[in-house]
Amino acid sequence: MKDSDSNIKYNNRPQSLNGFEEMVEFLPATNTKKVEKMSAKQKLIIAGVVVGAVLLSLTAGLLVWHFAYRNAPVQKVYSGYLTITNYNFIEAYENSSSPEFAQLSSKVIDLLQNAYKSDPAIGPHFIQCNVTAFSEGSVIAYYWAEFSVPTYLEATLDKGMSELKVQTSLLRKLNSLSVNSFVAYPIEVNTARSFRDNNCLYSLHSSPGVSTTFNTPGFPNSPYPANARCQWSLRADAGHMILLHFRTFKMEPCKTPKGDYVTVYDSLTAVEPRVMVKLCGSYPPSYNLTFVSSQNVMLVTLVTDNIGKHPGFMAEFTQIQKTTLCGGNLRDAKGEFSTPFYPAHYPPTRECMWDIQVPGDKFVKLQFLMFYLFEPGVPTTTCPNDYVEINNKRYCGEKSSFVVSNNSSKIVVKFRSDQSYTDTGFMARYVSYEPKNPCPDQYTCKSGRCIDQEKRCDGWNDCGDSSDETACVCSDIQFRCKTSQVCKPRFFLCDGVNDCGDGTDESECKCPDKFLKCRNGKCYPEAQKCDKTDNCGDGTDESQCDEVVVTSCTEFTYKCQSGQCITKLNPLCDGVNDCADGSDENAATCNCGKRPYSRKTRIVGGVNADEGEWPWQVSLHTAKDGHTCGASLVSPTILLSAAHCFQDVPGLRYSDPNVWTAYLGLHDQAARTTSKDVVKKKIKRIDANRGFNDFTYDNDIAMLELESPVSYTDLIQPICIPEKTHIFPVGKSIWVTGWGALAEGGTGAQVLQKAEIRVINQTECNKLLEDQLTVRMICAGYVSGGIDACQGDSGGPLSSVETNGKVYLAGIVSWGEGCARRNKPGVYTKVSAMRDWIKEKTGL
Ligand code: 4AZ
Repeated sequence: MKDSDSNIKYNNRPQSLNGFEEMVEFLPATNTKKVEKMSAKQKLIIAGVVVGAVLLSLTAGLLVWHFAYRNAPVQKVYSGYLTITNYNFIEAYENSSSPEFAQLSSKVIDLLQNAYKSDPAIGPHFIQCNVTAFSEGSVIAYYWAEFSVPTYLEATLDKGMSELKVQTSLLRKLNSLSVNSFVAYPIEVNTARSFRDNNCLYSLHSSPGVSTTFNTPGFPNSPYPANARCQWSLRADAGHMILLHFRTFKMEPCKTPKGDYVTVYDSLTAVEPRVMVKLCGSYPPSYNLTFVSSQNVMLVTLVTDNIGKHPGFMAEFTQIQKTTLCGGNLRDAKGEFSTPFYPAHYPPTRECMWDIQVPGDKFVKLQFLMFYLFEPGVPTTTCPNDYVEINNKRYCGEKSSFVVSNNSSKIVVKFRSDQSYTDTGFMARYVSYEPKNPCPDQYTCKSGRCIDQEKRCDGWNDCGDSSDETACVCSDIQFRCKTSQVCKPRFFLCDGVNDCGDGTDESECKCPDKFLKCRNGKCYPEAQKCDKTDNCGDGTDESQCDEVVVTSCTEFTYKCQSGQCITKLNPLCDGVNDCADGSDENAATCNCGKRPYSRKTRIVGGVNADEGEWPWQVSLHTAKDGHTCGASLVSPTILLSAAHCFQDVPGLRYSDPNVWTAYLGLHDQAARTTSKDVVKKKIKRIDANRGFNDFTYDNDIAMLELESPVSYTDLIQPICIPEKTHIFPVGKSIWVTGWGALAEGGTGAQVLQKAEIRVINQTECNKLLEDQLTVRMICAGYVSGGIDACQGDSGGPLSSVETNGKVYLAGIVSWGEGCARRNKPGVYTKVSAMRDWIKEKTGL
């Protein structure tokens, strides 16, 4: 037993495992051969198990993927239309419950089913289809078709549907319908579902000579619903087209990619290639939101997201006689022509040609005054869709006024619109001219445009092609750009804007490497930026830091209500709580500078402001002179204006509040008494700054108190008053508005005007204006030439849109040497410099 005992001294395993001894026996390390042999076997088995497991999970994965994803059925809905050429449209087809409708639609369904079933890429997935409407042309049938397709075959189905027309020649014969086109596009399933639910579906037919109105659900008393899918099918009598006009359009501000959208189709079915326009945001009533169809149908859809909080739209449509006539032979010495229905959007699928020939041996040139042929995402170099073609050159996109000529008495203008996306179009003028003297008493630009002689070499691109600014000798108030050799006004130097294009005007003003520039012109080492020490002496180096630092109060720091001062630049109402007490974001103070109507950049009609674009603009009238000065609304009862408007003159006591009437929410002076949007208020108190100097125009500010508070509306809103330390940097683009004179010594404007100008370097401006500026004045000039603030604009706002989207009152129109004179920028009361006075007089 002892021996046997000794035998088992290497084997301490349970007996039951003896059968596996070979495999598991502990061996002396020196027996390497045996180790290798055993390990190979072991590895093989482990590998086998692993591979098996992997294969198993792979198969399982594949099956899961196949059944759960790849093979998972997707519901697909296509919306489409087809043209039936051997039927004529009859009125009964308009009524979906008429026997004629039922008869023809069953033929169409039959044809579609046959077409789908005979195509192996489509047939197996087909579920159902239905006809929704018919329209003229000969007969257009609109339908939808539903499919259920495994994910991996979705693309094949899309392809099959888009190529369907190729395989249907046989079916056309079987079925008594002659069909010449199949068009079908996938649509969002949710949209399809609710369109089929008949939930928010409307069919409207216009009555001759009457306009039919429709609106979003709840308008104007409640906001349109969230997650809405609504559609309005609009029809006109045979032989007519539809003219659709949105009278009110107030939707959610545009968001991409989703958000609330209204789409107008030149069709009765919602397919992308027939989209005329996609609309979102708000449009002021003055904006011409008018569209014309190519046939007697139109479709308007509303798709909203999960937050529906806006009023919606109110639209009207009328029918107009169908005409495809446009263009013609123009034989006068001068005239005007435009795209069909201008300024409404031109209709889709149009071709027009104007053959122009001027009499005698004169030449002809064209001036496009308005040009809007814009389509999102379409290159304006090749203009493949909608275009104007002259002398084999295509024009499209959005262009400011331009001239085309070809040194001849004849010119041919072609216009073409395709079947989707239309725009406002163009308005052009043609004139004849003496070949030898194209611009009598004027300068002839390379393009053929005529400009006043004094505009030559003045640093402004008046020709549009810069031909008036080449080969010039720069005057002493100008400098020369290096690359273009163009002379520009010296006040463009060092204003932070690259006016030359090659940086010439900004290169001399930079600080040396590793140094930054303070607003006061000094240079400071980069390392000192945001080091919590005011190295510049004007706070610049501490004003744009991530960390807002509480610091000792200086004239460059912002003072919170608590008395603490912070370093941040322009912290008031910027949407960030910078003061510990939150006073920089006080809700009452920050309820200003908002424009309920999102700004639309294009305005048909020159520099007219858009309605609601400047809702703080006020027109001050006297009984004797009518509109006399502008003002800005800053609270429900307070206006700010210029002191010089309220100085007594012999015969009129302008300082007497009873002399004045304020018009708020005004756009067009002619509609002053008729517009329901305009609020008329008497003035209770006028407080002109005592420091106003009627010789220097220093301290040119006044506050006016309204007899009673005005209610804010979409067209009446207060502008934000900037803090004492608010900086409007040199070169910044700002806006001046008013009903003042359109030219020096000229008459006032009827419609509110706007002009984009730039803040000008105080030192350079002072040089141009012979040292007449004080620290309470700010200089701003018009960059593209022409209009400036003028008589009658006085007291009105200089509005600055800040990065937080709010608008601040940077200045008050005060004075200038004449109006629109070159190198004589306008001067404005610097509102930030009058902050303490405003607080003292108004409590704001
Ligand atoms: C004025 O007479 C006036 N160009 C206002 C502004 C300017 C000129 C004149 C600035 O009220």
